[in-house]
Amino acid sequence: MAGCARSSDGKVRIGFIVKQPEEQWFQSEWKFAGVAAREHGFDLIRIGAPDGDRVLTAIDNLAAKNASGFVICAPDPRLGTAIEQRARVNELKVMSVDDRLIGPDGKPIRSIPHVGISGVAIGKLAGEAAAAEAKRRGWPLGQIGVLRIAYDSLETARERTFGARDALIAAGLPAEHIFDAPQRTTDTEGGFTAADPVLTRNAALKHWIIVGLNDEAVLGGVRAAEGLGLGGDAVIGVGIGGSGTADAEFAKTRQTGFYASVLLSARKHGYDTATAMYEWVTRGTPPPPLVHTSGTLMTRDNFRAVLAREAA
Ligand code: FCA
Repeated sequence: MAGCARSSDGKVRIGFIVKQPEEQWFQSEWKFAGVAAREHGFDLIRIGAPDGDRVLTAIDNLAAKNASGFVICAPDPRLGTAIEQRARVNELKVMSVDDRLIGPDGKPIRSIPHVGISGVAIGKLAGEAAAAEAKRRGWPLGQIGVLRIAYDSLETARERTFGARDALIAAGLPAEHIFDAPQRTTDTEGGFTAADPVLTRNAALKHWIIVGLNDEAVLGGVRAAEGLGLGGDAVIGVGIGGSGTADAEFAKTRQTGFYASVLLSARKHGYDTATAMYEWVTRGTPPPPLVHTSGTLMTRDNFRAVLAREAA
């Protein structure tokens, strides 16, 4: 078994395929997967695959390079069946990270081990933080708009943003002031384009809470609000992620509408998944079927300390 898992130079090769290689989060995942590769002495093959064709080509290329398995965050969870089949044909082991793959019935493919975030709990944390800050600022509850930047085709995105929505309603925000802004892409531009018309249509509301699936979506909303004259004192944006995008915003001299972010563990999603795949291909020990990771709230006031603790 161990013999088949190695390439001609004797080194194990493991792929790490991500849907959006330019996003900070995925750069961080790759970085930590690279740490695992150095520690355990395997080759890590990083591949960016923003669409289905590129995912399938990437899997074939991994097989051609004698890889033994791969970790994937796919651009569309509905590619699940195709990914599983292509991995099987090529005798590659597969596990998913961040976005859980779904089968033809719309349900998660349980045979593919997965590491994801606790979406509902993390969304709830974001919603509670926003509500607490609105209270601290003395905003009248009835005059606050909530912008839910939505990417509802992705389960983890639904969990996160509905978790935030429920926490805001529980804190007393009127449900009729929660506005959905569906985004086409999960980057800052996608968030901006989604937010702009919704904010414009509801110009009567002068206080806004902005939530979304990641920092980029929320930052897009914050930038759209700025364009309409709603600055740091009128907006409370709470993102999710915390790697790079959020700290750049917190480091600015003046507070912007990007108030907080829930820091996720890129180490657990990168290092732990790559290590689990390595142990699976070398020892035959499969990863646990499902792992959920937690998050830590950070703001402009404490982000340096929180990040230092995470890096330690
Ligand atoms: C999804 C999002 C990413 C990141 C990751 C943990 O894949 O698109 O931005 O939040 O989950």
